Amino acid sequence: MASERTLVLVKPDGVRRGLTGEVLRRIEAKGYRPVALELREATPELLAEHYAEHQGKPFYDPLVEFMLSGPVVAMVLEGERCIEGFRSLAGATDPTTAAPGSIRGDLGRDWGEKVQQNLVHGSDSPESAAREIGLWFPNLG
Ligand code: D4T
Repeated sequence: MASERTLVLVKPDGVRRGLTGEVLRRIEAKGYRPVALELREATPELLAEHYAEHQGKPFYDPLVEFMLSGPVVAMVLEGERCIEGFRSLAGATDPTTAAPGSIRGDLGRDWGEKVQQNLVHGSDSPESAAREIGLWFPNLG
């Protein structure tokens, strides 16, 4: 299996709670290597493309509002099977039921908001990874 790349976001809740270092610690302890990393503000245009598959769903507007509520840390990771591997590190979408040991399972919970504040995003397939890396890091070779 060749080395691959994935896009990871520490979402605004993770940055706000000071968990960027803890997320990075887990990524590096697992053995994935960041090849690009930036603290930045998302924009409505970028999020519309990033979350194109969710447009029209009931949680779409609160999701975009949440993702604009503060800076995110965007990064590209490299490693063997890191797309699947980071999804495993992150745990299930719902932080209340995400398995203990995962980022969401250990650090996330339900806050009674309209949208899951689940700390991190990771690309879910090679096609998504290529698309999302192109959106967030258009200059990455
Ligand atoms: P991301 O994309 O953020 O890594 O999360 P997942 O891959 O685990 O989940 P997703 O794409 O299905 O959802 C994107 C984003 O929307 C929020 N969400 C999702 C929500 O608030 N309610 C829902 O019912 C779903 C499906 C959480 C993550």
